[in-house]
Amino acid sequence: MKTVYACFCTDVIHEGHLNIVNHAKEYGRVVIGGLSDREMIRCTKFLSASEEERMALYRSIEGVDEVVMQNDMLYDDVIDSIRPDYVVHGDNWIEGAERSVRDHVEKLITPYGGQIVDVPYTYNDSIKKTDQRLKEKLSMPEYRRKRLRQLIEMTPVVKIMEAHSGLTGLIVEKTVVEGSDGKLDQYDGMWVSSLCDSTDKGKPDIELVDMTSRLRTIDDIMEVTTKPIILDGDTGGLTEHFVYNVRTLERMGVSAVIIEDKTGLKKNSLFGTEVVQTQDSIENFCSKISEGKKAQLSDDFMIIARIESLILEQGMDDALNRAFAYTGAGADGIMIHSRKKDPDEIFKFCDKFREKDKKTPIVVVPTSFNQVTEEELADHGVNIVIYANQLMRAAFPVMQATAEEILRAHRAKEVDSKLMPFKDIIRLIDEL
Ligand code: SPV
Ligand code: MG
Repeated sequence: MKTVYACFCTDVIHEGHLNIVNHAKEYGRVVIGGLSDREMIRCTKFLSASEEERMALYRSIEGVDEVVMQNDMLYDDVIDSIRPDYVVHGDNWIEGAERSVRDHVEKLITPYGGQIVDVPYTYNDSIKKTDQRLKEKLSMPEYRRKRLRQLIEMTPVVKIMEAHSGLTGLIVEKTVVEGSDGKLDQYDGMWVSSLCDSTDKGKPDIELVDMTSRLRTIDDIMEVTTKPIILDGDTGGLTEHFVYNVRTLERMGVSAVIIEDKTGLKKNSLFGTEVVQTQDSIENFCSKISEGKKAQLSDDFMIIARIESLILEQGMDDALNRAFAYTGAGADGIMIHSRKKDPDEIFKFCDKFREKDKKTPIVVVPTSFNQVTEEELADHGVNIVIYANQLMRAAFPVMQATAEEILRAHRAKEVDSKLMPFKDIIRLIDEL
């Protein structure tokens, strides 16, 4: 009897999957591989069921003879152990980002005579509805909120990109690329930056854009995305206000707020000591953290303490003292910031912090030390990497140059070839 293999990366079974199983049955004994959580997160959307629940679901499908775990998106492990005669997949992987996976599978199975069977991809109204329902579920506050903690547990490093509008949120939600290792990759979530949210409104980053407006931005992003959100909460404001905001953010489904240990008029950290900025006392800031933690209702929400000691040139010892004080006060994570051109002081901080604390998540924002890779940061114990302002900085110069060119030419023809065709931008937007 021949062995037929198909990989499933879903937690809902619809007609399309049943069609794959039915095709597979015609070729022999059907083995279904469930992609591990870790790999699922890299290549598709997050899941609303656990690995065990998914495996049980696949086992219950009529016509499935065996279910195994697939730990590698590129199929190396399963092909090695099962050596299937056929690998069955929807023909949607012939084009687009998944093509690289198909090519890799072909390379693995051809030498021993294995074959790929591309089954016509099923997409109809009922499947569209199922997809939509899953998306709705993932975007609900109770599912979205806890996802950041789940990601920290499941992935070597959580990759967060800034979003300051529904449109930039969609870009973070939908961008998938084929990485250098041939595997698909995507962002894990979004950072709602005070700098970008303020800049988008043409205002300085000095806590002038108030919480009501920041919540509006979050809501715009939430309406069209499912990925978790980390809010840049600036200083957190007055403790009496912060406790209310913690409740509001939790209720909305925000996963974490990062507050920085500054007081008085906050200026953007990238100014460093070029402008007057005052660091809060350890006592005050610890009290803000612990009051925030007391106000919190769910277990999922995270209050992350951001240390500005390196930005304000207060030294490594001060940064470390604060880190341990803040975790002692209940902070669920530490963000350490630097405006140096190289990552040395960040590495040093992380190594020293990890000597004593192996578990508390560390967050970094490599804006000025941008040569550092996610892997290098993870090697020093970093859990979350935030790309804090790149989408805003990418858009601004292009918009300005376009405005100048039209003004010079007194018409829009000259710029048109550089612009995204309107039909493409419309395609980015889902219709209900
Ligand atoms: C932001 O994105 O607003 C931040 C990070 O706070 S930074 O601009 O580097 O201070
Ligand atoms: Mg900020």
